[in-house]
Amino acid sequence: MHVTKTLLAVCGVLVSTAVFAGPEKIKFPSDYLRGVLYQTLDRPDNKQYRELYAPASAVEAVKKGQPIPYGTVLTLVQWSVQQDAQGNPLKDPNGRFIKKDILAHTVMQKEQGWGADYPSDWPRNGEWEYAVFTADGQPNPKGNANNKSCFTCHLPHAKQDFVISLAKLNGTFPKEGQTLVKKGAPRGGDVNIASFAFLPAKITAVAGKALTFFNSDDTPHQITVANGPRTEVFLRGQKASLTIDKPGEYNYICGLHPSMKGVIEVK
Ligand code: HEC
Ligand SMILES: [Cu+2]
Repeated sequence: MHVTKTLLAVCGVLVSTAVFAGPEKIKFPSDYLRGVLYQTLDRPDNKQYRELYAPASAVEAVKKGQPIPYGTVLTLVQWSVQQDAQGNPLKDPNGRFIKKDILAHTVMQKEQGWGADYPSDWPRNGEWEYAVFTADGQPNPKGNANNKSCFTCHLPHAKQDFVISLAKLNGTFPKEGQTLVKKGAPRGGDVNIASFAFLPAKITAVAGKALTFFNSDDTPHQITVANGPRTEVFLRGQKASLTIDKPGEYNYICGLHPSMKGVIEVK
């Protein structure tokens, strides 16, 4: 009797160690290049080029409106870009950044039951785990120690199974021609968002009157006012608006890309 109890206790410890939540659960997806490259993205805000890969099975499922299947691994490859002497990213004939070296692989994976053993105050993302790997596919301990930030930033996207680029994955992201967004054309908003910048960066608004933002970029954005309102995530060709009732100067950022900054002066 005594022996059995001890054995059970030992086994219990072993089992809980093996299933404990965390980035160690994700193995480097060394076959990600065999999947679908479903988005490439220039990031002027941090001078990166990004490639987003998904298995064909996941693309097929979301195109049919089905949930992202268990076993799906999404891989985001962060590249440095070629720059001129002033540090401005160089562009190819299509106006796109030119990738240089892989900086990191950030990966998210969904498996049945994953996430259940996080503590109750963890910003759990359904059954997803997150991990960071180096250029050559080794776990990045510093990135992984900070993996709570992955959960926190993806958490507001629960409606789309925490995948921020879902509209790209399922093919519903507005095409450039569909929204008639042309470079330099007048926009429908008070603030235009182009190349990850708010134009103008500082705007004056009237208290109690809506301010409109227009997204011209090939990626979603979201206005988040410090100690104030936050808009929905909106895609290219879409508008979002917010209203501030109290006069004052308000700083805001993009909730998806916090290095994007703007100011609203409410009079
Ligand atoms: C500041 C907010 C933020 C943080 C923190 C963050 N992400 Fe993301 N993530 C994004 C955005 C925005 C995208 C859409 C692509 C883009 O704009 O680069 C994205 C996309 C992804 C994708 C592609 C699938 C998708 O959801 O669109 C993966 C994989 C990913 N992130 C993994 C991670 C991992 C791993 C971490 C933690 C190390 C992390 N992310 C932390 C904002 C964030
Ligand atoms: Cu943004």
